[in-house]
Amino acid sequence: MGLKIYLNGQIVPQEEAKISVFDHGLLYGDGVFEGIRAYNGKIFTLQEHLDRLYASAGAISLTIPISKAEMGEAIKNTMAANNLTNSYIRLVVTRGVGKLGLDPNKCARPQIIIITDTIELYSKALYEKGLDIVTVTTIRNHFSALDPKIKSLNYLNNILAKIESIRAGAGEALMLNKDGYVAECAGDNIFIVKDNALITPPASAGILIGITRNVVMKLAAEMGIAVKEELMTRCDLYIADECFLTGTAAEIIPVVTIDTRVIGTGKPGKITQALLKKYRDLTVHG
Ligand code: PXG
Repeated sequence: MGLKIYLNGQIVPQEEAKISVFDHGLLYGDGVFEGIRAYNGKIFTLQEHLDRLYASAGAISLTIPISKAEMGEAIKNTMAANNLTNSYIRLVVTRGVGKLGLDPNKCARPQIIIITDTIELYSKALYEKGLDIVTVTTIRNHFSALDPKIKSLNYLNNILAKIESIRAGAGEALMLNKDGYVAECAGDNIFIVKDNALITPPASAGILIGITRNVVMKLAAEMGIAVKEELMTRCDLYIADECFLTGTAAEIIPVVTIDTRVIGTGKPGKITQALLKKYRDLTVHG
């Protein structure tokens, strides 16, 4: 059976959830999005995701025509229409239907799409074995060009990186910034463990400020683990004791090789595993 989709205030069957070919989201990648998880009927970090969505929209001068509270309600109604308690929620707000030509003022009104679906995760085996990742030649967008903080529909930077990592047979693409410092992966933030402390690149490295990243930093602090936001080179990663990635879909996934170099013991690290356990407790039990 097909999914029910929220489209501009109505919940319609998947086959009827259609967008115009003149929508600037399609023509120019002009829009913003979010990926959110619901566990056992509860939407995890909903407010944080709504705040980021509206901030991304604000950064591209796009006014979302409904309030955050209304958006929250719309998500819940869409989940209910699909009988979902565990779900991956994809929010999309496009500039709307316009004319050919860049001018966003020619677009009548933003289109709001909410897809609630189940999610295909990395396999359980990968969490036990750990991921192999590679540094790619595609550098992360410079913030003066398109700030990685903005979760925009313009994801080509990340897709080009992903293509390289897939061709290399790796599980994720490590992206550096224009100065050569570690930024993040194509669709995940990165952490290392060094001398029992967590280190992750700061916002100034040019990254999406991941919501999972923020949760992990808070959990670590509660566990008495020191957390530092520092610029890192590839070398810093190579000599790390542990490494893992964070993201709404991936949660916390261990990394065991980077550019074929073995990290730490070559197995998921102790602190990584402890954090993953805490994260799962939090998401599943609230
Ligand atoms: N960095 C980038 C570039 C991302 O796109 C993250 C980090 C992790 O952020 P969160 O807030 O999820 O902890 C992301 C996550 C999708 C999709 O299809 C979403 C992401 C990545 C890939 C696919 O919804 N965003």
